Amino acid sequence: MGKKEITFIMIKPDAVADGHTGKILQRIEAEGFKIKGLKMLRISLSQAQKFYEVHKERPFYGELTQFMASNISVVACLERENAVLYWREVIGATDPAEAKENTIRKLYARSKGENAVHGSDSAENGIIETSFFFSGSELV
Ligand code: 3AN
Repeated sequence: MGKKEITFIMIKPDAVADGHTGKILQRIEAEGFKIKGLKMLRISLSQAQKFYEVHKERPFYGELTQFMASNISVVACLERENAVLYWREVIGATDPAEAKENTIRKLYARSKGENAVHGSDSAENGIIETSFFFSGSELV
């Protein structure tokens, strides 16, 4: 049995615009995550650039940051045993064409760039990314 950890997730502008927010939140609860923080917002371009700074040199950085700032997103902090890896299993591969059946990206993503959801890639980044969007008093 793994230990409890937190991960940071986003429901990206494509999935919010396509009307999948409620289904994804329902899936989060069905998979046994506790929602510790939740908000809906339009991410600014400068926030998106800072959040995805590790990808600055990648060819898709401009496209990615503009997409993330293009419309409303939902951001959340989730807690569960092995939250980081478990969430990545639930969302599936970056490219929905490669994602397994019934994963969130297989079900709802438009493309590799507009891929419905984000998930932290490590427990350390789960904490860093959560604090990027939430203050302590916004987390239960
Ligand atoms: P993941 O979100 O599965 O951890 P990363 O960290 O490799 O994937 O990429 C971060 C984000 O950058 C992805 N969620 C996706 O939106 C975007 N992205 C990654 N690869 C591409 C690509 N080849 N073309 C367009 N966007 C991409």
